[in-house]
Formats: sequence, C-alpha cells, structure tokens
Amino acid sequence: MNKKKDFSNSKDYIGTLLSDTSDLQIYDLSHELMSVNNPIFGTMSDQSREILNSLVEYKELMMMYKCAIKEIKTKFEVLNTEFEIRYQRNPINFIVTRLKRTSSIIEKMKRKNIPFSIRNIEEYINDVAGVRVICSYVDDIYNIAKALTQQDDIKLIEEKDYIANPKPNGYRSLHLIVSVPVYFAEQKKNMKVEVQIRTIAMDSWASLEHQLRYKHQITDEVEIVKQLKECADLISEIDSRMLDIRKKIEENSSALTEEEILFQKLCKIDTPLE
Ligand code: 0O2
Repeated sequence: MNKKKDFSNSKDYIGTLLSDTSDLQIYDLSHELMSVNNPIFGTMSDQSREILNSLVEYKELMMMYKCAIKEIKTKFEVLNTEFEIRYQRNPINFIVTRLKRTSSIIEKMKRKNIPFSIRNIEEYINDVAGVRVICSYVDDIYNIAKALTQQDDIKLIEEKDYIANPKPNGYRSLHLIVSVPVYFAEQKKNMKVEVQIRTIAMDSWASLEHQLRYKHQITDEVEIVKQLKECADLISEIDSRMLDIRKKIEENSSALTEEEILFQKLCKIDTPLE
C-alpha cells in the first residue's frame, strides 16, 4: 500500500529520497513531487526536476523490460509444453531471467563510451532484459531458437553463434537479440531482449568461468584459464556424443510399428500437464 508522507519541506524530501531508495518509493516520491498541487514543486530547481523526471523514466523503462522478459519466458514455456506432448520429451531443462543491474548498465555504457541517457540505454544496450534457456541437447538449442524467431511478432535483431564459433576461452552459447511487442494499458512497445541458449554442461562451465572474471589477483590464473579451455573442449565432445546416443535411441524406437507408436503416445497423454 502507498503510504502518504509529509513533505512540507524540501530537505525532508531529498533526505527520504536518498536514504530510502526502494524502487517503488522513488517512483511514488517522484510522481508526488511532480504534481502541481505539491507546494515543493514551485521551489525546485530545474535541475532537480530534470533528475527526478529521469528517475521516473528510468523506473518505467525497467518495468517495460521486466514485462518483455515475461513475454519471452512464456513463449519458451509454451514451446516446451508443446514439444513435451509432440515428441515425448522436454527440450528445455530450465529458464533463468534477469534484469541488468543499474551499476552494470552504467559500467557497460562507460566501457563503450556511450553517454548515459534513457534513450541511449534503449538504443545501444541490448542485454538489459536477459533470458537464459538451458537445454538438454545441442540440437534442442537450434530447434527452440528457430521456433522462437519464426513467430511473426518476434524480430531477430542479431544472432551470435558461440557454439559454431566458440570464444577463444572456450565459451559456448547461442545468443539472440530479439525484439518483442509488449502491450501496456496505453501503448504498444517493442522491447529488446537478449536470449542465451545453451546446454546444461555449457551453462555450468560459463558459471565457473564467470567467477574467474570477477575475482582479481588469482594465483595460477594462466593455469586455470588453460584448464577451463580444456574442460570446454571436453564438454563440447561430451555434448556431441550425448546427442549421438539420443539419436541412436530414437532411431531404434522408429522401428516400432504404427500401433506401438500410437500406444506410446496414448500412455504419454495421461501425463499431467503443468
Ligand atoms: P552479465 O553479468 O551476464 O550481464 P554487445 O552486448 O553485443 O555489445 P557483449 O556484451 O560482449 O557485447 O555481447 P556478448 O558477447 O553477446 O556477451 C553478452 C553476455 O554473454 C555477457 O554479458 C555474458 O553473460 C555472456 N558471455 C559472453 N562471453 C562470455 C564468456 O567468455 N564467459 C562467460 N561466462 N560469459 C560470457 P555481460 O554483460 O558480460 O555480463
């Protein structure tokens, strides 16, 4: 519930703003401050007003990215449910989503020499909204990516195939930048989402390697980097062998008669849908 506060003087206002930076509160405060009936409105400098306006815009943009994440996540969940019934197995093991932290957005913009503004975030930072999809097998990655990008409300902006072309450190993953329309109460907005699709093994490798990137002054770093690269190559080998084995199992089951296949499908129909 929104609590009304007494902001009879501007120091209280700024103090509250700085000491309590919960998202919702900044949003409430900023809106309240902007209201023409608020006595403080007239006493504010143009600069303060501009800062607060930007805060409101920033929070609104993040809300929109959150909604875009929900749209993309739902699309993958729908595909997973369909594949489960159609092919009797789940191509997706799990999905993780994240909204990029403000500090990471600022850091990335600094690194790329992009001035910080709401418009520049939307235009140049493609991974504010992130959806990571973890699959069992390498062919699932491409099947699920194709099933998403061929949907007529999805626009593929960029594709980076780090599975076909791994990074020198061994990083493997399929990256897509897509745009998805999100319908709000008064507008439709096309929002960019970064989708990373990879196998369970590629994902556990990336998590370990990610730790290395954020730890500074590690002794034996050269050796660790070398070992990680070796692990990445082994993982790639294992992923491809596992896929071969699954295909062999499927080939064997395709020797079943039509009646046997129908019976298997009937058994599967009883599986409760989540
Ligand atoms: P975080 O913490 O995941 O947000 P671009 O966005 O195209 O301008 P960028 O960011 O280099 O440039 O794009 P790329 O190569 O597609 O990488 C984006 C994300 O992929 C990274 O986000 C990581 O999540 C992941 N990634 C890329 N390379 C590696 C790697 O070598 N190791 C690991 N563990 N992850 C990697 P962020 O912003 O770096 O970080």
